[in-house]
Amino acid sequence: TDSERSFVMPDGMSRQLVGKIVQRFEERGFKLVAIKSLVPSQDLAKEHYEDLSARPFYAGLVKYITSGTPVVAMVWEGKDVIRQGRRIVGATNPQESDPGSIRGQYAVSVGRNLIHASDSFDAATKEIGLWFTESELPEYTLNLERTNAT
Ligand code: DAT
Ligand code: MG
Repeated sequence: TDSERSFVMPDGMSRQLVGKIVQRFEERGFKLVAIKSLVPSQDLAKEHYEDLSARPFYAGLVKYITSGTPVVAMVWEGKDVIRQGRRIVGATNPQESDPGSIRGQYAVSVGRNLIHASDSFDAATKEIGLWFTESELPEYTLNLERTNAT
């Protein structure tokens, strides 16, 4: 199939929106492959946001996600999940995000836009490998995948 995986990370449990975020992806029909909460180390946060290391907000971003509030690391699987995940999450700046998106509904500030989602296949591959071990990433089939058309 053309199924793929994306790394999605609500950036803090302080907003108490984890359930609603999980629900959006579940209701769309995506499969939750893995989920865990953790306070990322400096090294993990820096590596995750490595592409942005030259940007002026990089240090603040790393400081924010390592500040002590756990993030929720998730891997979602399904058809076109990388691109669809970006649509569900919404534009980077919540002031430009569609009101139906997660950021458009729950965020107003770019520096506190709630959630990360992989922006490409290469990014997803890197990020999933960074945050999860192989044994945390099971292959399994949902009943709906056995019966639904692709
Ligand atoms: P996205 O998260 O939509 O992929 P990105 O990868 O360009 O956006 O940036 C990663 C995060 O960095 C983003 O979710 C929030 C923060 N960020 C981006 N642009 C910013 C800015 N201009 N000021 C402050 N934080 C910013
Ligand atoms: Mg990004």
